Amino acid sequence: MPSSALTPEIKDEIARLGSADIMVGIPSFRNAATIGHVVRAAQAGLVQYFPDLRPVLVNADAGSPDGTGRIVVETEPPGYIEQILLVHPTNRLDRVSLTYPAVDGVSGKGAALRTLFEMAAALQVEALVVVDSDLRSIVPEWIELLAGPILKGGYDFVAPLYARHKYDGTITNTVTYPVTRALYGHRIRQPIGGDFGVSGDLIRHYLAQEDWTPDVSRFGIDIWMTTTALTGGFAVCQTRLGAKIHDPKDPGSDLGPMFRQVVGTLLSMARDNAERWLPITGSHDVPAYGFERVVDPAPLEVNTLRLLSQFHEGSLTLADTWQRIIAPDNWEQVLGLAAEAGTLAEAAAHRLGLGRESGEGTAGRPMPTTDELSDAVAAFHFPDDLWARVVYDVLVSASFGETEMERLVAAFVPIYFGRVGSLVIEDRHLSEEQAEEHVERQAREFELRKPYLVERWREAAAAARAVEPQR
Ligand SMILES: Nc1nc2c(ncn2[C@@H]2O[C@H](COP(=O)(O)OP(=O)(O)OP(=O)(O)O)[C@@H](O)[C@H]2O)c(=O)[nH]1
Ligand SMILES: [Mg+2]
Repeated sequence: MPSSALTPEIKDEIARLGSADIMVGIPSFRNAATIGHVVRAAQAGLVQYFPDLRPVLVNADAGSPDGTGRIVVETEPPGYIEQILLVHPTNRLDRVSLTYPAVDGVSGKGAALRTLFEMAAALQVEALVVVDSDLRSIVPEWIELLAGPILKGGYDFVAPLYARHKYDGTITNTVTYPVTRALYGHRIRQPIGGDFGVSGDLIRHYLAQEDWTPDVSRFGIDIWMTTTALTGGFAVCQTRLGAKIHDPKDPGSDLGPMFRQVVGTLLSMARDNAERWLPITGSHDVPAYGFERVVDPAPLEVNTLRLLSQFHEGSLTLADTWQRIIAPDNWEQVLGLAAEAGTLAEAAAHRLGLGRESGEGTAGRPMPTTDELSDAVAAFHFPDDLWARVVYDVLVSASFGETEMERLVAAFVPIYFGRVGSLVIEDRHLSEEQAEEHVERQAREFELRKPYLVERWREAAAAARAVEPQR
């Protein structure tokens, strides 16, 4: 990990705090509207479930101009916790908000977490709980659910399990879950959930790593934490948190940069850890902690027409790049699908009276719903097995190809949009449970196709070795 660049302010804070047993860390960037709730829930959780431990709550903020940090420190009236819980806390809770430094000039969620890791290590905490600052559904019990497996069960890494709407978590469903499972053999359903529990040992391991990249300083951090725990052989489990309700995002408009950072990190870690994943076949369950819950996650609208259009538009400028990163057969099939996506989306937009961008409803009419849009392009289907092979092609190209990582993941985004569009269309009449079965089916497809990956990987590695000595 890049050498410590803790600011004097943070060093002073560490000296003042001295040490702690349990820490809740909250990264934030302009979350004034939601962070107060997260802080209150975390504080109540610390008091209710860990009354004998010395707690600290740290917010690592990006210097948000909206007063996020002030809300963390001032969020509740004195005596609030005693009143709602009818307990008197034994240990004083220190609540701190600080501005974290950039890592090698890069600021982002990962840079915020790096400061949290360094503070947790310096304070010698036994457990660090990290939660997002835009959560609406967090309750005090989450602190127990995330720290309990570490403090009581001897686990080092606790990944979240949520009930998410079938259209939510698309990067997770299409890439990080199936790839993490097929490569490393652990069925961690939410490898980039954002809410984690980490042991003191694992924090020290994180700080000793040398593979920190600019993407890890941004949204690559979540997959980096999960993968590093797995490759380091740490004891991992999951915990049942119920629903994840947070500031929602439409996969077609908000998730491009996040996809590039997450997938870029996943691919470079796959490159660096090949010796670990090459021999692994199949996968196994990862224990889940906490009582199961029955929840109906809030529905999410997705513009499937725009996803298909973006897939098609990508093919117009990126066909050559795709050819360099995808095996010939698969490439041809992808191009065929992109053309079909374009035709279907255009005809549907025309029928529904939408503009070329398929963005806003036109002529004063409201935007059609996800189902109406999906019905209009119902013929579109991006098969599971093709998706698995394309992801594996990209993985091999990321390790041995000529296309640099940034260009490669950027070129991959429109194909991902095509795949997400297809899933939303195919799943539109499915219950949450049936959609979950589809995600499982796709993950099994990735496992089934792993020999394809291993074979292509070994060929590419041999070819690379053959040219190497002549350089
Ligand atoms: N410190 C810091 N925190 C950030 C930054 N960007 C995002 N975060 C925090 O990281 C957490 C997750 O960010 P979100 O934008 O909600 O992303 P997400 O929920 O993982 O994404 P989806 O599940 O795909 O919606 C939130 O607590 C954000 O406040 C940043 O630049 N700096
Ligand atoms: Mg969020």
